[in-house]
Amino acid sequence: IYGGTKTTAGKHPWMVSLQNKSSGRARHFCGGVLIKSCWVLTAAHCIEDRAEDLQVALGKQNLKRKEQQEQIFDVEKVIVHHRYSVEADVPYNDIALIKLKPIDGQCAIESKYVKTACLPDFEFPVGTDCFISGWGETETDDMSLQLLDASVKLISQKQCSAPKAYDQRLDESMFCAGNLRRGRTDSCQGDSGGPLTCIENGFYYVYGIVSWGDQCGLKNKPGVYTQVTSFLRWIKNKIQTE
Ligand code: 4AZ
Repeated sequence: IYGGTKTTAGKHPWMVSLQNKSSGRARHFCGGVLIKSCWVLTAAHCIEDRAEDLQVALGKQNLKRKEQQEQIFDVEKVIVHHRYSVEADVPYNDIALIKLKPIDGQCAIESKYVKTACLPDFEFPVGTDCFISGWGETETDDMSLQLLDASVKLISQKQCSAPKAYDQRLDESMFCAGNLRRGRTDSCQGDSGGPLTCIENGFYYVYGIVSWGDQCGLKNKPGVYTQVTSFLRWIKNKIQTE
């Protein structure tokens, strides 16, 4: 996260760390978001073919510590969207579901530090202030050990498709958020797959998934997010049939 600040424990209890455990000890490589006790939403480009050595960490704040509140799961199944594709470096339909492997018949146990985020069945207006969070690259480090968050504004498709922004490379499966004039707060490498959440009536909705962008924190190059509302039926259908 660029322009972020350290979060307080339990502020984003749906925040997930996807970790590679083949390298001996766990290595964070992407974010995710808990939407049901056994289900995590993430970006397809995070997990193209790494289901085996994948582990999912819930309730994390500091990646280097073994924390009281953490819950770690293996993965039962990965479902990548059937229309996920990368064309000219742009990921389309960049969404995937991860089914956690239950421990003693249980997946995530709800606590102050582990909760699900809501799925939105409505649109938030352009200009809404939303949150991004993650352990990804910052202005000074290639990773943050502490979970960071930042606020970004939803940007219209028209503005973000302008020649000086992403010049027609966006489709309806994505939207932009950030600050066109100043750059500054943005998601970056390692934040991918994590949530962009917006608040309505005190509930946090996962409105976007960190997907791509032209570098990080650049003027006129805001972060691009998977539009979760475009995939509601796909998500509900996949969860139901499993
Ligand atoms: C990446 O490489 C990446 N500034 C993620 C988000 C953004 C750029 C790059 C958005 O995973």
